[in-house]
Amino acid sequence: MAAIRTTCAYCGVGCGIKAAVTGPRSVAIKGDVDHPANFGRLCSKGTHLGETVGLEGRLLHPMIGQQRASWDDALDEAALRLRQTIAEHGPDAVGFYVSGQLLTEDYYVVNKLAKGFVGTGNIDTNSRLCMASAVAAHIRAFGEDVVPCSYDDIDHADLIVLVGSNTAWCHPIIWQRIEKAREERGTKLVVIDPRRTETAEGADLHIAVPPDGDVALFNALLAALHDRGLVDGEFLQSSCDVPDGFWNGIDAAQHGIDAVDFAQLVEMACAHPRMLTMFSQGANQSVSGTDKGNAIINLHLATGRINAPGAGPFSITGQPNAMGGREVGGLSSTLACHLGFSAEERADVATFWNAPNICGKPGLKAVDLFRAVHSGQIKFLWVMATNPAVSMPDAAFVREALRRCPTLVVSDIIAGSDTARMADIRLPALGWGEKDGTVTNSERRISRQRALLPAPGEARADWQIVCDLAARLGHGAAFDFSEPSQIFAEYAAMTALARDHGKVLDLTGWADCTSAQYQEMEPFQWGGRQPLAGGFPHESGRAQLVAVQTPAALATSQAYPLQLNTGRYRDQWHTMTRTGLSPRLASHRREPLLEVHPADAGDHGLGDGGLAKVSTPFGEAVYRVCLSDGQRRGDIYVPMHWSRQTGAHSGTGGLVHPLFDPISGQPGFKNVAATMAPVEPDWRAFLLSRLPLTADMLAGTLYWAQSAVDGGWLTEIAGDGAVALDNLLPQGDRSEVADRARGMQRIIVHGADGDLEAAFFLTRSGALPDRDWIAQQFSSPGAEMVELLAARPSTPAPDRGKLVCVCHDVRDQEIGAAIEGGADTIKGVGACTRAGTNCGSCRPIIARMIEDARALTAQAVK
Ligand SMILES: Nc1nc2c(c(=O)[nH]1)N[C@H]1C(S)=C(S)[C@@H](COP(=O)(O)OP(=O)(O)OC[C@H]3O[C@@H](n4cnc5c(=O)[nH]c(N)nc54)[C@H](O)[C@@H]3O)O[C@H]1N2
Ligand SMILES: Nc1nc2c(c(=O)[nH]1)N[C@H]1C(S)=C(S)[C@@H](COP(=O)(O)OP(=O)(O)OC[C@H]3O[C@@H](n4cnc5c(=O)[nH]c(N)nc54)[C@H](O)[C@@H]3O)O[C@H]1N2
Ligand code: SF4
Ligand SMILES: [Mo]
Repeated sequence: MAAIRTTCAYCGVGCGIKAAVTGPRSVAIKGDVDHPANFGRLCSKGTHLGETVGLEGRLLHPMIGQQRASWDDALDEAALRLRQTIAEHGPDAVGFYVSGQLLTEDYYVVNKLAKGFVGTGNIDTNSRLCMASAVAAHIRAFGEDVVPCSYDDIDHADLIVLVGSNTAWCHPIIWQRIEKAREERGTKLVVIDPRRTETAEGADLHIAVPPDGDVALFNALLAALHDRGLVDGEFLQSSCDVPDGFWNGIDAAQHGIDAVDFAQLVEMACAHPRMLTMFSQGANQSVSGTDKGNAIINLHLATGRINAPGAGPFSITGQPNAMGGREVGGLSSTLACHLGFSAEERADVATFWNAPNICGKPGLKAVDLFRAVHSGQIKFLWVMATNPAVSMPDAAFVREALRRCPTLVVSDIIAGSDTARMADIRLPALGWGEKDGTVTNSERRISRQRALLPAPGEARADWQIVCDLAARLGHGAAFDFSEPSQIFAEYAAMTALARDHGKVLDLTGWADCTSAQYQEMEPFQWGGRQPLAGGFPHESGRAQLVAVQTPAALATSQAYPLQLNTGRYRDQWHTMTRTGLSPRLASHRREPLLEVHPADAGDHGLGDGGLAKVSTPFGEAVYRVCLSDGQRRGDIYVPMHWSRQTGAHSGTGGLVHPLFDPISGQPGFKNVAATMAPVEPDWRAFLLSRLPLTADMLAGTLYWAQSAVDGGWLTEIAGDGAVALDNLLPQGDRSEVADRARGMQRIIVHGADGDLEAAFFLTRSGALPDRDWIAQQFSSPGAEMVELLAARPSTPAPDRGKLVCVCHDVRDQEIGAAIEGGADTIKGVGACTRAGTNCGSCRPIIARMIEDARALTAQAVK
């Protein structure tokens, strides 16, 4: 089977994939050695994409309410309601909330529809939660949202500084490139993150910055470089504007971190002019996110560490097409193609589109957009490829807004996401592997995503759905596209406007592309390696240093004394609608953990492995406690991934305040005043079931978290009082053992065909058995009833320990044995066990295991 070249569905690294179709709904995935983003490498999520292309949970037909509808009926209904809303309340009563997981072509048409034809600026995107601060910082500094660096710079830098980026987990292929540079060139690595993440573990310097201490830190670093004469006066003179009083406003003493760490940072920065600062959500997702971006950029401009190989401020993007969305103008704060809302820009865009209703002003940004839905100002909302009921801050408020909205249209690939469940009209979209178009990665490289599989059910491409709706509004001529290449060509032609307004974004070379040329498109980078080397897009042609001040400290209180930080796990993607289907990916972390410093845990009465409730003024959620000395005192960390579909009481979005950066509108997801308390349930249990449980079945429990295993699902549950067994267990023959005195109960359910349907283990006081063996019984049946009830085989196999390397399924016992056998480097362990030889995300843990073993030996020798 010939392989098709495409691009990964997940992060903004934008790795090339070679995929071969191996069955009706199965594909074999390999890295594309010719793709300049990854040269053949893939991380665990990319590697396991094949496990997520099945049809489980898919939305396959349009739905009006709970009724299946034809496309004509669903689109007619949506168009009718849209027209009525505009007629009665005007275009600003309409809102669109879209996503960096759309393709550029989808994004382009929906932006065109909203801003040119409906006539509202109220189209915002989940990139507001993700990249908006970096966008605003670029615009302030450079005059345009341009990332001035390329992945190549990683290979040329002498010092890489990661700010608020857990690169080893979230951008693993960038991480591999960093590791390689360290190995081959001795590149130094500094990680600035309040937590000691796996990214920080092996760094030359980890700075456990206080939450939101980055502006102070970068100002102080710049002041220190200034004091040492490292400011590039010539570059400032020729190319930058510096605000009056700028140098007086920064102070090398006000860094807010450990003095020894700061001195070391200054030394490293002085010694290595080829310095690359890569930043992501620890910088962007903050009430001072734009200032953080500018503090970083200021340092690079003032020292002339930009526009040269290995030097620059490099914002790394989150979603596969966050960048494409920014280019076409999908944020409410841009009009289209990097253009703003001046009379001239609006006129140019209106003429280009032949648009009857060009919008007059920027629209509402995400948090305000949902406030307007809540207050009734927006009456028609179309959500595409995002799950705001989970991922927005103050998610309970957002859910209420969605519930109140007179018309909620949701285009998704999944039928039952938290958001889709609330929709009046659900439209089935094509997903990764089915859709066809382009994405742009962190280094401005445009690559094709190509279809591998036929459309399932009645699903249609997002761009197609938008065009079908636009036609029903009477705009057929402007949306008369029959394939994505035509949309791309129109968008490329439109970038002539950006070029004529002095912008760097210029794809006009593709304006006349044919369908065939589009099919054959090779990955290419707009702007080139150093897009700002020829001058800055500000009208003056100069860059701007921006005076940035340390933000006010987060208002904690006696009731909410802790600082809650939220983020990602290595093997899950956002709200888990796709990665949640993969048993392999689930095995890294099966439950949402509350990471907490042991001393704070002690103060709050929490024990390792127990449960705890985190509360903020906005909501509560329950997590499994995990003690970690990588946490700062007073800071706690939880993952964002679990939703009502995977763990009813662990919705992190519901905890987050809706405070945002005043310039970018990006919410401060990473620093929220919170408190925590132990949860002590009467009973704890786990259930293995062939079919997933729903939130309704688990109503009344205190905690649950569900994850995929081969052939079924594992649900951890805890509760008080009686156990509603009839809700939890499927029909079938039950075999049960119980020991009331010890509060133990075990039930095995077999179906009529004799197949194992479920296994339930409960305890009121003791321990629960190990899950690994029993979880394998769906995929390798044949065990005896006594074994099932014991949750272990009668002749136990040796314990392989905890999973470390998901790619090659290598456990810690095997790695321990290799180390004992003499493998004393990551490479050595890889050679013995294969661990860490694919995506590399587990290499920090392997390094720690080697280190620990070394320390033990040293102790023994003493
Ligand atoms: N596995 C996985 N990979 C992903 C994703 C995913 O869901 N799963 N999502 C993708 C997307 S859309 C995005 S946006 C990226 C996000 O990628 P990252 O930004 O790397 O991920 P996060 O875990 O959100 O946050 C990064 C780090 O910021 C730190 N941080 C918190 N507060 C501060 C602060 O005040 N200062 C500093 N300096 N650091 C702070 C956190 O402790 C955390 O370790 O990942 C992309 N890749
Ligand atoms: N607490 C907390 N919250 C956060 C963050 C955090 O760090 N902490 N990070 C924020 C960030 S950076 C981001 S990017 C957001 C992400 O948050 P979301 O965008 O809400 O998360 P996803 O789970 O990726 O949702 C994507 C949805 O699109 C669907 N989908 C996938 N492919 C397609 C397609 O091709 N077409 C259509 N129509 N639908 C599709 C999926 O099934 C899923 O329902 O979360 C933000 N929220
Ligand atoms: S780093 Fe991983 S998730 Fe990101 S694009 Fe590459 S393979 Fe996909
Ligand atoms: Mo993101």
